Amino acid sequence: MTKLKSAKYLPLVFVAASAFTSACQKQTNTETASTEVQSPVATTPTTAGTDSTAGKYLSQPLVPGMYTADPSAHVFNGRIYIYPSHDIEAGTPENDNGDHFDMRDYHVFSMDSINGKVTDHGVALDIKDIPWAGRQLWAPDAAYKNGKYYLYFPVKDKQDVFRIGVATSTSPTGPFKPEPKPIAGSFSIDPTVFTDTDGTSYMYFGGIWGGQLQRWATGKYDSTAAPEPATGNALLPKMAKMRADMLGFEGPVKDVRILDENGKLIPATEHNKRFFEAAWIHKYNNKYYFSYSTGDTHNIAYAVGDSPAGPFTYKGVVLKPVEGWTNHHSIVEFKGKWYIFYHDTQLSGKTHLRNIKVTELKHNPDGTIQTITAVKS
Ligand code: FUB
Repeated sequence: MTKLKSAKYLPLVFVAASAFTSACQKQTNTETASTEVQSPVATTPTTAGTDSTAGKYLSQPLVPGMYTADPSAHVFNGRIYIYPSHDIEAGTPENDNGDHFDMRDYHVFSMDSINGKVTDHGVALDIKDIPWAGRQLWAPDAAYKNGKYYLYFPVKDKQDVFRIGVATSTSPTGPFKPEPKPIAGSFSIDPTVFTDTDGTSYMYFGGIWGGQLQRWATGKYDSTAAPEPATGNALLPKMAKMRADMLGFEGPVKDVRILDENGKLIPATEHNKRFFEAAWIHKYNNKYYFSYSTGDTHNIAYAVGDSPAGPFTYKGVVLKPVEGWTNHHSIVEFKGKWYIFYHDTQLSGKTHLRNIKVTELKHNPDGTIQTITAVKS
């Protein structure tokens, strides 16, 4: 893809310079307005697509009738549930802060197999029902514990500061009821919640530039902070242990350290390796895999550690740049195979109108991940 062909929510300086761990419990079926949305998805390269360019892509859109992005996939009760952003053409002009990503609700989708039909379970949460929300519902995640499903979401508050909220439901498809306030101590974007095999849950979060992580570098909000450091170490994603009730943090927010092969923190100048946004974590062969988007270099990279708290050592690229500016994913095991859910802009050709996809992900015998190229250049 062409680098920086579209300014997402990057500051002018950059434009000028470079132009859900599943728990299996009976699912309560309270969803309404479910709709079957599609025919099977191709998970291997094929020319037998729906149009003449389909062969260019490794996979086809899972939801052709709606724009969806940032897919967080989980297996609950033997079924795949996808919690994506719901992209819309809101008419909000594109600017350096990503105001054009002006999403207003979430739908939940599900499928009983990777190649099966996708069901749209309708609106699971609407921004108008979140008392503290201002605008821009960005990438969510979901978790299950205590007989309840939890939807975690970033949204700007009425002061235009990104915070992370939580909403609950007895069904994986919602509707989700939001808590009256954002999670205390939360900030920035892209929450993901990982529950380890011992039952402890952790939230990982953060995103630089339009995601505002840099504004919290001193511990206090500073709207004048540069989008990221030009020298020194790259900004680090954040993590916190979740309380038993899953509605807040237990203990402090900590840095997630991503190290190079020499045990040093990744420098701010290494844009092809440094954390930008879209944190995800999965556990494979007793190792913890922290994966994330490198933002302006458009990769999904990964780093491996021995503890959910890190440190994580950079290992390489999971998913090469896709069509569109953003790259955002989730990694989930289903029936003995691993899959990556991701998005691109195949259906619209527009940065802010994306469509979710899935393809298989393979771990090598040495624990590394086989790099995926999802689009032919
Ligand atoms: O969908 C809005 C934002 O774009 C997400 O929060 C980021 O991860 C990027 O995909």
